[in-house]
Amino acid sequence: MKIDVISIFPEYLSPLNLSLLGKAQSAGLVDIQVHNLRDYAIGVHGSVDDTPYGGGAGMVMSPEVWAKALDSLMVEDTDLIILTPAGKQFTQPVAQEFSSRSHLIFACGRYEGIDDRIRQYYSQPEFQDRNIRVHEYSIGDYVLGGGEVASMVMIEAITRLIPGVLGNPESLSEESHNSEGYLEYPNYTKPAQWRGIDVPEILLSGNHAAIAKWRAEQAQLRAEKNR
Ligand code: JF5
Repeated sequence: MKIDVISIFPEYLSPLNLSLLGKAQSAGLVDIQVHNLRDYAIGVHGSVDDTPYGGGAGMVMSPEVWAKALDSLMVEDTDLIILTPAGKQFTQPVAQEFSSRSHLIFACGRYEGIDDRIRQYYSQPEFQDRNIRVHEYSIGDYVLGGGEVASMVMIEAITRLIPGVLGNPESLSEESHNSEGYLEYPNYTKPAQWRGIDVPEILLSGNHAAIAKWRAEQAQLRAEKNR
């Protein structure tokens, strides 16, 4: 999978080279390229934003600057993902879907966001015919300073589902087997008693069927309490 991320703060995305994703990149499973939107700026002042038509607070990111960046990266079979609090909710099934795609571009907006004509332009039939799909996603109902952290959340959730990226694929099949797909039961490790709190006895029983049943119940209780 090829992933391009476009941002005015490319250094903000350096954690993508660490840990699981760093190894996945070294192994050739994922290729992540971060691009500085400033490199595509227009005019002597290198600005990437301007005042909003219709008035109001803040600045809007220029469609001309964004298109210069996107035109250079867009190929056949690309999913363009625009991060915005107004987007569709990013969930585990969405991560599952994107994990089998060949090319993702993450557009990280700042200020009041990207001129909406970017979404409109790359959604047109001639792009659809080239299997270019445009999406707007939100990682949750809060406002961030920019799309950078939201894009890292999506990239981590998506890439760990690519075969070979996770060290232990058993945890993946377990994730997709329990009822909610990914809501977990409570976990315990040694010692069996800690600060006066015991590990539930069933987990020490060796009765695997009973343990599976107990865990399913606990996951259900947790979901009812928290969701
Ligand atoms: C952003 C305008 C983009 O704040 C977010 C966000 C929240 N949930 N998901 C994404 O993105 C940054 C802010 C304002 C455009």
